[in-house]
Amino acid sequence: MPATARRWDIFCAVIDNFGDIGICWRLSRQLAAEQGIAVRLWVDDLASFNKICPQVDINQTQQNIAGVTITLWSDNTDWQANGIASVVVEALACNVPMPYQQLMAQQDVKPLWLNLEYLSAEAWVEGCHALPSPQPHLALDKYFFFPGFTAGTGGLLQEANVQQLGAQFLADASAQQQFWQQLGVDNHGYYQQKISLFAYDHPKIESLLACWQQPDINTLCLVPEGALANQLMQFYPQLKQHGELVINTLTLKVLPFMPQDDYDKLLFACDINFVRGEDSVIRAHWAAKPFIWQIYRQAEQAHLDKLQAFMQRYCEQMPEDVADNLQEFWLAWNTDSALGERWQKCSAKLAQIAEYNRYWRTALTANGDLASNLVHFVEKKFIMRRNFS
Ligand code: TRH
Repeated sequence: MPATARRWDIFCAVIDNFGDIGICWRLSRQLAAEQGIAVRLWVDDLASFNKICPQVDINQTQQNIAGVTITLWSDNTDWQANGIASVVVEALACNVPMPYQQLMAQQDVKPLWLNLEYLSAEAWVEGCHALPSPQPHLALDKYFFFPGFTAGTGGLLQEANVQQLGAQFLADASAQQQFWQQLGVDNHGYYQQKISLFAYDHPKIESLLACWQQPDINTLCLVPEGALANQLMQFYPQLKQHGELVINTLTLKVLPFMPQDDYDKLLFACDINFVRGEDSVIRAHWAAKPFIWQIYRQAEQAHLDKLQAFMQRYCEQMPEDVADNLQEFWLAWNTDSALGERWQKCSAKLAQIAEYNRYWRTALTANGDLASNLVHFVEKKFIMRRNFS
Protein backbone atom coordinates (compact mmCIF):
# COMPACT_ATOMS: atom_id res chain seq x y z
CA MET A 1 0.00 0.00 0.00
CA PRO A 2 1.41 3.44 -0.78
CA ALA A 3 2.58 5.28 2.32
CA THR A 4 -0.09 7.89 1.61
CA ALA A 5 -2.80 5.28 2.21
CA ARG A 6 -1.53 4.43 5.67
CA ARG A 7 -3.45 7.17 7.47
CA TRP A 8 -7.07 6.26 8.09
CA ASP A 9 -9.87 8.15 9.79
CA ILE A 10 -12.73 6.03 11.11
CA PHE A 11 -15.94 7.82 12.07
CA CYS A 12 -18.23 6.31 14.70
CA ALA A 13 -21.53 7.80 15.83
CA VAL A 14 -22.99 5.95 18.78
CA ILE A 15 -26.72 5.51 18.10
CA ASP A 16 -27.54 3.44 21.15
CA ASN A 17 -26.11 0.46 23.01
CA PHE A 18 -22.56 -0.68 22.38
CA GLY A 19 -22.45 -2.27 18.94
CA ASP A 20 -21.32 0.82 17.03
CA ILE A 21 -18.37 1.58 19.22
CA GLY A 22 -17.69 -2.12 19.82
CA ILE A 23 -17.24 -2.72 16.09
CA CYS A 24 -15.27 0.48 15.41
CA TRP A 25 -12.93 -0.18 18.32
CA ARG A 26 -12.19 -3.72 17.18
CA LEU A 27 -11.59 -2.59 13.61
CA SER A 28 -9.35 0.31 14.65
CA ARG A 29 -7.23 -1.82 16.95
CA GLN A 30 -6.83 -4.55 14.39
CA LEU A 31 -5.84 -2.17 11.59
CA ALA A 32 -3.22 -0.59 13.85
CA ALA A 33 -1.86 -3.84 15.30
CA GLU A 34 -1.92 -6.13 12.28
CA GLN A 35 -1.61 -3.74 9.36
CA GLY A 36 0.55 -0.99 10.85
CA ILE A 37 -1.99 1.65 9.86
CA ALA A 38 -2.13 5.01 11.64
CA VAL A 39 -5.78 5.03 12.69
CA ARG A 40 -7.62 7.97 14.11
CA LEU A 41 -10.97 6.95 15.56
CA TRP A 42 -13.49 9.77 15.71
CA VAL A 43 -16.22 8.98 18.20
CA ASP A 44 -19.05 11.15 19.45
CA ASP A 45 -19.66 9.38 22.78
CA LEU A 46 -16.68 8.70 25.03
CA ALA A 47 -18.88 7.57 27.94
CA SER A 48 -20.17 4.55 25.97
CA PHE A 49 -16.64 3.88 24.78
CA ASN A 50 -15.40 3.93 28.37
CA LYS A 51 -17.83 1.11 29.25
CA ILE A 52 -16.17 -1.33 26.84
CA CYS A 53 -12.67 0.14 27.25
CA PRO A 54 -12.17 1.58 30.74
CA GLN A 55 -8.80 3.15 29.75
CA VAL A 56 -10.74 5.72 27.74
CA ASP A 57 -10.67 8.99 29.66
CA ILE A 58 -13.99 10.67 29.02
CA ASN A 59 -12.46 14.10 29.69
CA GLN A 60 -9.72 13.85 27.07
CA THR A 61 -10.64 15.02 23.61
CA GLN A 62 -7.61 13.19 22.20
CA GLN A 63 -5.80 10.16 23.55
CA ASN A 64 -3.82 7.19 22.32
CA ILE A 65 -4.77 3.65 23.31
CA ALA A 66 -3.50 0.41 21.76
CA GLY A 67 -1.82 2.36 18.98
CA VAL A 68 -5.05 4.11 17.97
CA THR A 69 -5.60 7.85 18.26
CA ILE A 70 -9.03 8.36 19.77
CA THR A 71 -10.54 11.77 19.12
CA LEU A 72 -13.82 13.22 20.30
CA TRP A 73 -16.08 14.09 17.38
CA SER A 74 -18.20 17.04 18.45
CA ASP A 75 -19.99 20.03 17.00
CA ASN A 76 -16.97 22.13 17.96
CA THR A 77 -14.36 20.02 16.19
CA ASP A 78 -12.00 22.15 14.14
CA TRP A 79 -11.68 19.93 11.06
CA GLN A 80 -9.29 22.21 9.26
CA ALA A 81 -6.84 22.14 12.17
CA ASN A 82 -7.04 18.38 12.54
CA GLY A 83 -6.44 17.67 8.87
CA ILE A 84 -7.80 14.73 6.96
CA ALA A 85 -6.64 11.19 6.21
CA SER A 86 -6.09 9.36 2.94
CA VAL A 87 -8.65 6.65 3.73
CA VAL A 88 -11.91 7.62 5.40
CA VAL A 89 -14.33 5.06 6.83
CA GLU A 90 -17.81 6.09 7.88
CA ALA A 91 -19.00 3.23 9.99
CA LEU A 92 -22.53 1.92 10.30
CA ALA A 93 -24.46 4.56 8.44
CA CYS A 94 -23.00 7.58 10.17
CA ASN A 95 -22.25 10.63 8.02
CA VAL A 96 -18.84 12.18 7.73
CA PRO A 97 -19.35 15.82 8.78
CA MET A 98 -19.83 18.22 5.88
CA PRO A 99 -16.74 20.39 6.59
CA TYR A 100 -14.64 17.22 6.51
CA GLN A 101 -16.26 16.19 3.21
CA GLN A 102 -15.43 19.60 1.77
CA LEU A 103 -11.82 19.27 2.89
CA MET A 104 -11.66 15.87 1.21
CA ALA A 105 -12.92 17.35 -2.03
CA GLN A 106 -10.30 20.11 -1.95
CA GLN A 107 -7.32 17.71 -1.94
CA ASP A 108 -5.23 17.21 -5.07
CA VAL A 109 -5.06 13.50 -4.29
CA LYS A 110 -8.55 12.68 -3.12
CA PRO A 111 -9.00 10.39 -0.12
CA LEU A 112 -10.73 7.07 -0.59
CA TRP A 113 -14.07 7.16 1.18
CA LEU A 114 -15.72 3.97 2.41
CA ASN A 115 -19.16 3.40 3.80
CA LEU A 116 -18.81 0.41 6.14
CA GLU A 117 -22.33 -0.94 6.25
CA TYR A 118 -24.38 -2.95 8.75
CA LEU A 119 -24.08 -6.71 8.79
CA SER A 120 -26.65 -8.80 7.00
CA ALA A 121 -26.80 -12.34 5.64
CA GLU A 122 -29.37 -11.36 3.01
CA ALA A 123 -28.60 -12.36 -0.59
CA TRP A 124 -28.63 -8.79 -1.99
CA VAL A 125 -25.54 -7.86 0.03
CA GLU A 126 -23.15 -9.58 -2.38
CA GLY A 127 -24.57 -7.52 -5.25
CA CYS A 128 -23.96 -4.22 -3.44
CA HIS A 129 -20.64 -4.94 -1.77
CA ALA A 130 -17.78 -2.79 -3.13
CA LEU A 131 -20.05 -0.80 -5.47
CA PRO A 132 -19.32 2.90 -5.94
CA SER A 133 -21.69 5.33 -4.30
CA PRO A 134 -21.54 8.39 -6.57
CA GLN A 135 -21.07 11.78 -4.88
CA PRO A 136 -21.40 14.11 -7.88
CA HIS A 137 -21.59 17.26 -5.76
CA LEU A 138 -18.11 16.60 -4.40
CA ALA A 139 -16.37 14.57 -7.11
CA LEU A 140 -15.09 12.07 -4.58
CA ASP A 141 -14.81 8.28 -4.76
CA LYS A 142 -17.00 6.61 -2.19
CA TYR A 143 -17.64 2.86 -1.99
CA PHE A 144 -19.96 0.57 -0.09
CA PHE A 145 -18.22 -2.06 1.97
CA PHE A 146 -20.48 -4.76 3.36
CA PRO A 147 -19.48 -7.21 6.05
CA GLY A 148 -20.95 -10.64 5.48
CA PHE A 149 -20.86 -14.39 5.61
CA THR A 150 -19.74 -15.26 2.08
CA ALA A 151 -16.63 -14.81 -0.03
CA GLY A 152 -18.50 -12.22 -2.11
CA THR A 153 -18.73 -9.83 0.86
CA GLY A 154 -16.21 -8.03 3.07
CA GLY A 155 -16.15 -10.87 5.63
CA LEU A 156 -16.31 -10.55 9.41
CA LEU A 157 -14.16 -8.90 12.04
CA GLN A 158 -11.71 -11.48 13.33
CA GLU A 159 -8.23 -10.82 14.66
CA ALA A 160 -5.51 -13.16 13.42
CA ASN A 161 -4.94 -14.69 16.86
CA VAL A 162 -8.47 -14.85 18.27
CA GLN A 163 -8.95 -18.59 17.88
CA GLN A 164 -5.44 -19.37 19.09
CA LEU A 165 -5.87 -17.22 22.20
CA GLY A 166 -9.22 -18.88 22.90
CA ALA A 167 -7.75 -22.36 22.58
CA GLN A 168 -4.84 -21.44 24.87
CA PHE A 169 -7.27 -20.08 27.44
CA LEU A 170 -9.36 -23.25 27.32
CA ALA A 171 -6.25 -25.39 27.78
CA ASP A 172 -5.05 -23.41 30.79
CA ALA A 173 -6.97 -24.38 33.93
CA SER A 174 -5.27 -21.76 36.12
CA ALA A 175 -6.02 -18.95 33.62
CA GLN A 176 -9.67 -20.01 33.72
CA GLN A 177 -9.69 -20.21 37.50
CA GLN A 178 -8.25 -16.70 37.66
CA PHE A 179 -10.81 -15.43 35.16
CA TRP A 180 -13.74 -16.85 37.09
CA GLN A 181 -12.38 -15.43 40.35
CA GLN A 182 -12.09 -12.04 38.71
CA LEU A 183 -15.82 -12.31 37.95
CA GLY A 184 -16.52 -13.20 41.56
CA VAL A 185 -17.13 -16.90 40.89
CA ASP A 186 -14.94 -18.88 43.30
CA ASN A 187 -16.43 -22.32 42.70
CA HIS A 188 -16.82 -22.50 38.95
CA GLY A 189 -16.20 -26.29 38.98
CA TYR A 190 -19.46 -26.73 40.88
CA TYR A 191 -21.51 -25.74 37.83
CA GLN A 192 -22.19 -28.32 35.12
CA GLN A 193 -23.57 -25.60 32.91
CA LYS A 194 -22.43 -21.99 32.57
CA ILE A 195 -24.49 -19.65 30.45
CA SER A 196 -23.77 -16.05 29.45
CA LEU A 197 -27.01 -14.19 28.87
CA PHE A 198 -26.46 -10.90 27.03
CA ALA A 199 -29.82 -9.87 25.64
CA TYR A 200 -32.48 -7.23 25.35
CA ASP A 201 -35.52 -7.95 27.50
CA HIS A 202 -37.90 -10.86 26.92
CA PRO A 203 -41.41 -11.06 28.42
CA LYS A 204 -41.24 -14.85 28.83
CA ILE A 205 -37.78 -15.03 30.35
CA GLU A 206 -39.03 -16.92 33.43
CA SER A 207 -40.05 -19.86 31.23
CA LEU A 208 -36.41 -20.17 30.21
CA LEU A 209 -35.05 -19.75 33.72
CA ALA A 210 -37.39 -22.52 34.84
CA CYS A 211 -35.62 -24.89 32.42
CA TRP A 212 -32.34 -24.15 34.14
CA GLN A 213 -33.56 -25.38 37.50
CA GLN A 214 -33.41 -29.10 36.81
CA PRO A 215 -32.53 -31.07 39.97
CA ASP A 216 -29.42 -32.76 38.56
CA ILE A 217 -27.63 -29.85 36.86
CA ASN A 218 -26.15 -26.85 38.63
CA THR A 219 -26.40 -23.91 36.28
CA LEU A 220 -24.65 -20.57 36.50
CA CYS A 221 -26.32 -17.85 34.45
CA LEU A 222 -24.31 -14.66 34.03
CA VAL A 223 -26.28 -11.60 33.02
CA PRO A 224 -24.36 -8.43 32.12
CA GLU A 225 -25.90 -5.28 33.61
CA GLY A 226 -28.42 -3.63 31.30
CA ALA A 227 -31.90 -4.23 29.92
CA LEU A 228 -32.35 -7.89 30.73
CA ALA A 229 -30.66 -7.64 34.14
CA ASN A 230 -33.04 -4.78 34.97
CA GLN A 231 -36.00 -6.93 34.01
CA LEU A 232 -34.76 -9.80 36.17
CA MET A 233 -34.10 -7.52 39.14
CA GLN A 234 -37.65 -6.28 38.90
CA PHE A 235 -39.00 -9.79 38.79
CA TYR A 236 -36.74 -11.01 41.61
CA PRO A 237 -36.36 -8.06 44.02
CA GLN A 238 -33.77 -10.09 45.99
CA LEU A 239 -31.48 -9.97 42.97
CA LYS A 240 -29.38 -6.82 43.12
CA GLN A 241 -27.13 -5.02 40.66
CA HIS A 242 -23.85 -6.99 40.57
CA GLY A 243 -25.35 -9.45 43.03
CA GLU A 244 -26.47 -13.05 42.81
CA LEU A 245 -29.53 -15.13 43.57
CA VAL A 246 -29.82 -18.88 43.97
CA ILE A 247 -33.10 -20.42 42.80
CA ASN A 248 -32.97 -24.20 43.28
CA THR A 249 -30.08 -25.37 41.10
CA LEU A 250 -29.85 -22.09 39.19
CA THR A 251 -27.51 -19.30 40.26
CA LEU A 252 -28.29 -15.98 38.60
CA LYS A 253 -25.49 -13.45 38.69
CA VAL A 254 -25.62 -9.87 37.43
CA LEU A 255 -22.19 -8.88 36.14
CA PRO A 256 -20.81 -5.37 35.86
CA PHE A 257 -20.16 -4.41 32.25
CA MET A 258 -16.66 -5.66 31.52
CA PRO A 259 -13.87 -4.63 29.16
CA GLN A 260 -14.39 -5.98 25.67
CA ASP A 261 -11.47 -8.44 25.84
CA ASP A 262 -12.87 -9.92 29.04
CA TYR A 263 -16.30 -10.25 27.50
CA ASP A 264 -14.76 -12.15 24.60
CA LYS A 265 -13.07 -14.46 27.09
CA LEU A 266 -16.39 -15.06 28.81
CA LEU A 267 -17.77 -16.44 25.54
CA PHE A 268 -14.99 -19.02 25.46
CA ALA A 269 -15.41 -19.81 29.17
CA CYS A 270 -19.18 -20.48 29.04
CA ASP A 271 -20.98 -23.53 27.64
CA ILE A 272 -23.81 -21.58 26.02
CA ASN A 273 -23.82 -17.94 24.92
CA PHE A 274 -26.84 -15.73 24.43
CA VAL A 275 -25.67 -12.80 22.34
CA ARG A 276 -27.33 -9.83 20.70
CA GLY A 277 -27.01 -6.99 18.22
CA GLU A 278 -24.28 -7.12 15.64
CA ASP A 279 -20.96 -7.52 17.39
CA SER A 280 -21.31 -10.01 20.25
CA VAL A 281 -22.99 -12.45 17.86
CA ILE A 282 -19.84 -12.54 15.73
CA ARG A 283 -17.64 -13.02 18.76
CA ALA A 284 -19.82 -15.98 19.69
CA HIS A 285 -18.97 -17.48 16.29
CA TRP A 286 -15.28 -17.45 17.14
CA ALA A 287 -15.84 -19.04 20.54
CA ALA A 288 -17.90 -21.67 18.66
CA LYS A 289 -19.98 -22.69 21.69
CA PRO A 290 -23.71 -23.07 21.07
CA PHE A 291 -25.06 -19.54 20.77
CA ILE A 292 -28.49 -17.96 20.64
CA TRP A 293 -28.88 -14.64 18.89
CA GLN A 294 -31.27 -11.87 19.74
CA ILE A 295 -31.16 -9.54 16.78
CA TYR A 296 -31.42 -5.76 17.19
CA ARG A 297 -35.08 -4.85 16.76
CA GLN A 298 -36.10 -2.60 13.90
CA ALA A 299 -39.31 -0.84 12.98
CA GLU A 300 -42.00 -2.90 11.26
CA GLN A 301 -40.25 -6.15 12.20
CA ALA A 302 -37.65 -5.63 9.45
CA HIS A 303 -35.14 -7.45 11.61
CA LEU A 304 -37.06 -10.71 11.25
CA ASP A 305 -36.15 -10.91 7.54
CA LYS A 306 -32.52 -10.45 8.48
CA LEU A 307 -32.84 -13.11 11.13
CA GLN A 308 -34.40 -15.57 8.68
CA ALA A 309 -31.66 -14.88 6.14
CA PHE A 310 -29.00 -15.56 8.74
CA MET A 311 -30.66 -18.72 10.06
CA GLN A 312 -31.00 -20.08 6.55
CA ARG A 313 -27.33 -19.51 5.78
CA TYR A 314 -26.06 -20.70 9.16
CA CYS A 315 -28.19 -23.85 9.23
CA GLU A 316 -27.67 -24.84 5.61
CA GLN A 317 -25.36 -27.78 6.37
CA MET A 318 -26.80 -28.58 9.79
CA PRO A 319 -28.62 -31.91 10.29
CA GLU A 320 -32.28 -31.16 9.66
CA ASP A 321 -33.62 -32.11 13.09
CA VAL A 322 -30.96 -29.98 14.82
CA ALA A 323 -31.70 -27.03 12.55
CA ASP A 324 -35.46 -27.33 13.17
CA ASN A 325 -35.10 -27.28 16.94
CA LEU A 326 -32.55 -24.51 16.92
CA GLN A 327 -34.54 -22.28 14.58
CA GLU A 328 -37.72 -22.81 16.53
CA PHE A 329 -36.04 -21.58 19.68
CA TRP A 330 -34.32 -18.67 17.94
CA LEU A 331 -37.66 -17.54 16.54
CA ALA A 332 -39.31 -17.73 19.94
CA TRP A 333 -36.40 -15.80 21.46
CA ASN A 334 -36.85 -13.07 18.86
CA THR A 335 -40.64 -12.87 18.84
CA ASP A 336 -41.34 -12.73 22.58
CA SER A 337 -42.93 -16.20 22.45
CA ALA A 338 -43.00 -18.95 25.10
CA LEU A 339 -39.60 -20.52 25.54
CA GLY A 340 -39.77 -23.54 27.88
CA GLU A 341 -40.70 -26.42 25.61
CA ARG A 342 -38.67 -25.05 22.74
CA TRP A 343 -35.59 -24.80 24.92
CA GLN A 344 -36.01 -28.43 26.04
CA LYS A 345 -35.93 -29.51 22.41
CA CYS A 346 -33.08 -27.21 21.43
CA SER A 347 -30.93 -28.04 24.45
CA ALA A 348 -31.17 -31.76 23.64
CA LYS A 349 -29.09 -30.92 20.55
CA LEU A 350 -26.39 -28.78 22.18
CA ALA A 351 -23.53 -31.23 21.57
CA GLN A 352 -24.36 -31.40 17.85
CA ILE A 353 -24.69 -27.62 17.68
CA ALA A 354 -21.26 -27.19 19.28
CA GLU A 355 -19.72 -29.58 16.79
CA TYR A 356 -21.43 -27.82 13.89
CA ASN A 357 -20.27 -24.42 15.13
CA ARG A 358 -16.65 -25.49 14.86
CA TYR A 359 -17.24 -26.42 11.24
CA TRP A 360 -19.11 -23.13 10.62
CA ARG A 361 -16.27 -21.14 12.19
CA THR A 362 -13.75 -22.77 9.84
CA ALA A 363 -15.95 -22.08 6.83
CA LEU A 364 -16.30 -18.39 7.74
CA THR A 365 -12.61 -17.97 8.47
CA ALA A 366 -11.87 -19.09 4.91
CA ASN A 367 -13.55 -15.88 3.63
CA GLY A 368 -10.76 -13.75 5.11
CA ASP A 369 -11.33 -11.20 7.84
CA LEU A 370 -12.96 -7.81 7.40
CA ALA A 371 -9.91 -5.68 8.33
CA SER A 372 -7.61 -7.49 5.87
CA ASN A 373 -10.30 -7.44 3.19
CA LEU A 374 -10.72 -3.70 3.67
CA VAL A 375 -6.98 -3.15 3.34
CA HIS A 376 -6.83 -5.24 0.16
CA PHE A 377 -9.74 -3.29 -1.28
CA VAL A 378 -8.02 0.02 -0.53
CA GLU A 379 -4.73 -1.21 -1.98
CA LYS A 380 -6.45 -2.24 -5.19
CA LYS A 381 -8.20 1.10 -5.53
CA PHE A 382 -4.99 3.05 -5.00
CA ILE A 383 -3.12 0.91 -7.52
CA MET A 384 -5.90 1.35 -10.07
CA ARG A 385 -5.88 5.08 -9.55
CA ARG A 386 -2.12 5.24 -10.01
CA ASN A 387 -2.24 3.20 -13.21
CA PHE A 388 -5.27 4.73 -14.83
CA SER A 389 -5.21 8.38 -13.89
O1 TRH B 1 -25.08 -3.37 22.43
P1 TRH B 1 -25.72 -3.99 21.26
O2 TRH B 1 -27.15 -4.24 21.36
O3 TRH B 1 -25.42 -3.12 19.99
C1 TRH B 1 -26.36 -2.83 18.99
C2 TRH B 1 -26.11 -3.57 17.73
O4 TRH B 1 -24.79 -3.52 17.31
C3 TRH B 1 -27.02 -3.04 16.64
O5 TRH B 1 -26.78 -3.69 15.44
C4 TRH B 1 -26.76 -1.56 16.50
O6 TRH B 1 -27.53 -1.04 15.51
C5 TRH B 1 -27.08 -0.93 17.82
O7 TRH B 1 -26.21 -1.47 18.81
C6 TRH B 1 -26.90 0.55 17.77
O8 TRH B 1 -25.01 -5.41 20.97
P2 TRH B 1 -23.61 -5.76 20.30
O9 TRH B 1 -23.62 -5.42 18.86
O10 TRH B 1 -23.32 -7.13 20.64
O11 TRH B 1 -22.56 -4.83 21.01
C7 TRH B 1 -22.17 -5.01 22.33
C8 TRH B 1 -20.71 -4.65 22.49
O12 TRH B 1 -20.39 -4.55 23.86
C9 TRH B 1 -19.78 -5.73 21.92
O13 TRH B 1 -18.66 -5.09 21.33
C10 TRH B 1 -19.33 -6.49 23.16
C11 TRH B 1 -19.30 -5.41 24.17
N1 TRH B 1 -19.42 -5.82 25.58
C12 TRH B 1 -18.41 -5.48 26.46
O14 TRH B 1 -17.40 -4.91 26.06
N2 TRH B 1 -18.57 -5.81 27.78
C13 TRH B 1 -19.65 -6.46 28.25
O15 TRH B 1 -19.74 -6.73 29.46
C14 TRH B 1 -20.67 -6.83 27.31
C15 TRH B 1 -21.88 -7.56 27.80
C16 TRH B 1 -20.53 -6.48 25.99
